[in-house]
Amino acid sequence: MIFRQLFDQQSSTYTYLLADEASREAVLIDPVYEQARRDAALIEELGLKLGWTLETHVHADHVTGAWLLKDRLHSRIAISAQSGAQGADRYLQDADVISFGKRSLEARATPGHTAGCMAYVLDDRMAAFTGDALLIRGCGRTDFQQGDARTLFRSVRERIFTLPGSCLIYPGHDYRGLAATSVGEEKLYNPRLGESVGEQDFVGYMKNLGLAHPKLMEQAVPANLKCGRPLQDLSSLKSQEWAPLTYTFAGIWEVQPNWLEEHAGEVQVVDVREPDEFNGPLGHVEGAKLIPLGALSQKVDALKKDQPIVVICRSGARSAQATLLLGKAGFDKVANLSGGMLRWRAQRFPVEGGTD
Ligand SMILES: N[C@@H](CCC(=O)N[C@@H](CS)C(=O)NCC(=O)O)C(=O)O
Ligand SMILES: [Fe+2]
Repeated sequence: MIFRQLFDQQSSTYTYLLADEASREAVLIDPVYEQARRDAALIEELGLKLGWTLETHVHADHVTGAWLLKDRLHSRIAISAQSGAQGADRYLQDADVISFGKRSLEARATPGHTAGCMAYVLDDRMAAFTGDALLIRGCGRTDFQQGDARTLFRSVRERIFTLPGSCLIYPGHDYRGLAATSVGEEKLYNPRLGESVGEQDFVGYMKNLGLAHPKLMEQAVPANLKCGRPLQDLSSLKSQEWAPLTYTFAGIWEVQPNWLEEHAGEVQVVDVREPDEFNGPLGHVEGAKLIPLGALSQKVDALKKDQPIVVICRSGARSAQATLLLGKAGFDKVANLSGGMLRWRAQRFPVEGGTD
């Protein structure tokens, strides 16, 4: 099976990609709105087909990326029927099964953090994705969204701790940088829900957490009740439409050599290699402006903000860094030439200077 744990730093949220190796069918648990482009890039780079996005619950601290991914990748949205969310393609009940190729997840209702929480248990019971019902040495709060400490206590004890001790637990968040735990480990060491803690102790503990409400709660909950469908027209978010660009998992906008060959006159071509390389055996693209990477920050004034920029280097690595640097300097139409001069030459596009 293909498995990736992805992290959103802003909300400390984990997103999980699972895919069946042979059929390439995938599911994504708890995508984050701001990371939808990243997630789509990874799914495309791995050659996967996203069948479902699954929500563990209606989140209070970030907006789901489910709708954006449906728009981009034609995936379908699944969330618990108890969640009260509108606009999903499937409303899950306890014990429902979500298949991806030969693999599957079982939905387990684990209410308590919210009324509609679902955990997803892998077919071989080697892993469970518990959302905010069970966190590493902790658990989700129970003070809003129909949260209830007694209900959460029973969900964890009866629906999660009944899994094999070796079953890995992948939580919805971690605020300390920890990645995963196991059923056995949490039974022993969870200070709130471990086997030595009674229900009454847990209720008292949860009553006195004293946490401020999540900063984004007012926006996040209504948006998640619509599965993350944005209010505004998406075209305002698509600033990079001047060329058929691809967005890589590394966070870089890229353009292919054949596009540049046809449109070189319409863009600013910036070559960030050193002068001896620019004038060396690989040659350079006609009309390219030479600004070595080390000098780029001081020389951005030589570039126009309203005309797109394509950045080039030998292999595409230094120029990728240059696109990020230009982005920070306020240029919003910037792309990397995929594969740099090496691919440009391998595909036999014309060069100025250089040797054969
Ligand atoms: N400071 C965070 C708080 C996030 C928060 O309250 N997270 C919920 C999950 S949606 C929780 O249960 N946290 C448990 C904890 O912080 O112990 C924010 O503003 O977003
Ligand atoms: Fe939550």
